[in-house]
Amino acid sequence: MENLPEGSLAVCVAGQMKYMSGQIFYKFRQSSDFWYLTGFDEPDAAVILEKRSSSPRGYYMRMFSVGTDTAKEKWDGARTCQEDVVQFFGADEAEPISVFPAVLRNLSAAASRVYFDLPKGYKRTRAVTPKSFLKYLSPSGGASRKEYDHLLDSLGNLKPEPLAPEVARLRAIKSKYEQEVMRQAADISARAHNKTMRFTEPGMAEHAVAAHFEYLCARDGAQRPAYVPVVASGPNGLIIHYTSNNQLIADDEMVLIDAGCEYNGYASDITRTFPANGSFTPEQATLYNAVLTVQKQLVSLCTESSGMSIIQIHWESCNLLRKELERIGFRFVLGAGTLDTLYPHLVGHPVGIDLHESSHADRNAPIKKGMVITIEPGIYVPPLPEFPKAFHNIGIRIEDEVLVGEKHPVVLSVNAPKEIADIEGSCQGLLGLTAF
Ligand SMILES: [Mn+2]
Repeated sequence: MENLPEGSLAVCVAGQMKYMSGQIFYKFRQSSDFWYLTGFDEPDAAVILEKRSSSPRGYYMRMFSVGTDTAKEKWDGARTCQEDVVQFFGADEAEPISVFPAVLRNLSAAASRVYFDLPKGYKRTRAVTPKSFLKYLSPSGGASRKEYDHLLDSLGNLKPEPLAPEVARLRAIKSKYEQEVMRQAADISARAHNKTMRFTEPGMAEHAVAAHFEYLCARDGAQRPAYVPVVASGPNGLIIHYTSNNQLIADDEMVLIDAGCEYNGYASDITRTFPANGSFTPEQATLYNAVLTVQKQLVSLCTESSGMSIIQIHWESCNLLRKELERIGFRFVLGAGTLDTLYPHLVGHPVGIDLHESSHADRNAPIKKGMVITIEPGIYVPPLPEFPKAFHNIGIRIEDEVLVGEKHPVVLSVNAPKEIADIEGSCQGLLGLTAF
């Protein structure tokens, strides 16, 4: 609110229930910006922040929610009463969601600006359309356009300005409390990676391995996976977003697992690649070490004092990978194998409440202390004659979450093994590691 002009309103609405089919709903997940601004985990809620320098905090915070309703609670469970919204969520005032449009109308009449995000691709429509049908055509997949039309009507002559870029600037730098939660999320996922290495055996189905990972995270308190896990054995590892997870794992293959949980509103994002039978072949070890060497060098660049942007770190990842690959027998002569074929994605992205907190982030801006970014170089060798045959059909990615420091990076996913000896140790159950 300090950054917004006097007389500004910031308006943010909660996420909505989403439906799988008919009345069968998905588990509710709060919308990311609303979660960041309020920490309130119920649907059908809204917040209005009013810049008012006469208020003790410099702004006035009104929250709107369903509140308690004995009949409704019998079906949906307890809801936070308005007094508790004030006591626990820091609102100056809490009111029922039913008065939200009227309050917004009153405040808008006196406001100079309003910051509010409409669903992507939203256009005001006054046509009377069947609500249920429109719902499925709406790009947001949830709110019908009519509801947002009502909201826009409440703003009177004020044209909403986007709130998301303002919030994104704040979300980019993680507070000490956020860093703690992100470390907890990463710890749960790292532990699950470690134990899943022990669990995996040749002959198992990829989906069984995925289920085991998700089970471990859920058991440790994670509310949901942060994304659909990738459990890719052998050549499937060459497919970046392989999520079918429906093949059997063969004895001599590598298994690439890109998976992470969401814990208390924060995502984690870790990739590990390990041998299905617990021991690297010499070829697998050679390629793995090439990627690992680069990955560790890149992690060391994740400091504010390096002055580097994500894009610059990416170019560095290309240089380092090319050098490492040439050392182990790849040739990058003009027109033959290009690095783009072997490494088709970016080195990393910011992570936080959203898995990819990149939509408003400038990837060309220098990274700053308190940011959390992933470092995830990978090499995926298709069976083409220009690449050494020994490495054909091997896909390796090593991904850590790194908290950018002033002079030192902190690897949040440090508990997921990545050295060859540690991975083999986990796979083989050394030091008493169990699969459960
Ligand atoms: Mn990632």
